[in-house]
Amino acid sequence: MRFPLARAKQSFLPHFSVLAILSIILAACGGSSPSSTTDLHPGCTPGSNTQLVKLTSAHKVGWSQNALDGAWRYAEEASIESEATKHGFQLLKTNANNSDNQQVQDIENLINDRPDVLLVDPHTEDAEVKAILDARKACIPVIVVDRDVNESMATPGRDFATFVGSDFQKQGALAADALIEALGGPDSTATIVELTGTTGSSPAILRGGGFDGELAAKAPKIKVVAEQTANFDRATGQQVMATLIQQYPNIKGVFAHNDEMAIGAITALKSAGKLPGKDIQVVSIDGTKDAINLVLAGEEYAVVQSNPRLGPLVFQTLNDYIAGKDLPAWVVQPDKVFKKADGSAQAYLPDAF
Ligand code: GYE
Repeated sequence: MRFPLARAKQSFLPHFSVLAILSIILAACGGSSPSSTTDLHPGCTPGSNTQLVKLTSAHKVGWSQNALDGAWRYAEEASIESEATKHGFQLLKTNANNSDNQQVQDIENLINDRPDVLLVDPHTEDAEVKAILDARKACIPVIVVDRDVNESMATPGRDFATFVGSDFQKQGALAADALIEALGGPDSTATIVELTGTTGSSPAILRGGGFDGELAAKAPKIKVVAEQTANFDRATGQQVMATLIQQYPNIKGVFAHNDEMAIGAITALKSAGKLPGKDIQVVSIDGTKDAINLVLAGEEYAVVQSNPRLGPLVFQTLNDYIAGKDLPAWVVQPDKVFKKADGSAQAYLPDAF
């Protein structure tokens, strides 16, 4: 797993004056036709810092969702939809069904629909970057939501307005802390397996990095004997675990990058005659009702939250943007840990999705 660089949390201020003067000169020279994007957004030089797009009257918001394939994504979609309605925006929705090609096409189509703002939840870190840069060139500001893009290819404050989402690296570290505890503490010599999320997606990269780093620092004798993707998917998690438990029958722990894969893995472990929660400790990330019920049943040790209800934070950020406020490079969604032992899983259950 690669260890990501710490995200820059500094604010940014656009170099407004130089670009504003440039666009005035361009306009004076007749450089923009009546239908050009500079006329739609008088403060924007195509290809410039998106912060220069002044949105005094935003109505139409484009929303590029990477998939609608499980409780987490349905909860996120509902949260974005209800906040858009609450704030009086028209939402243009697309669903890329876990396909990078489809999502690039979706974003290009949304750009052609000329929304005032584009919200993008990218399937993977690199594949959607070009389409996001195309939005910048068309003077449409982008807010990246939930999964981040590769910030060495596109920079918040320059190529897109900001990133709104959870601290996936911290989630991975919290998952490691919980699994270390479940396996008996820092001196544990247990072997474990890791079911990773969609390859190339920011939650898979950062959760994996956060987990591995914390394990190496806090319980270096715990050994990850296999790391395999199950695409954040329950059925795939079950299949992958069924094979891994034959190969590694003595493992004592499983870390799954999301609840869906953990639920599938627990089914596979039981079919293989193991007792999850006794023979094998399982930890995952999200906070779905199904996983919390497994925690309460004693079959899963802990669930680290990844709150999908990002709508309030996203639309508050959008309104700040419209008000011309200086945005941070990353608007962080805070998360918790849910366990049976301390009552936190029971207390959270009514809010689980
Ligand atoms: O963990 C998973 C979903 O991007 C944080 O994507 C999200 C992840 C979430 O498929 O369940």
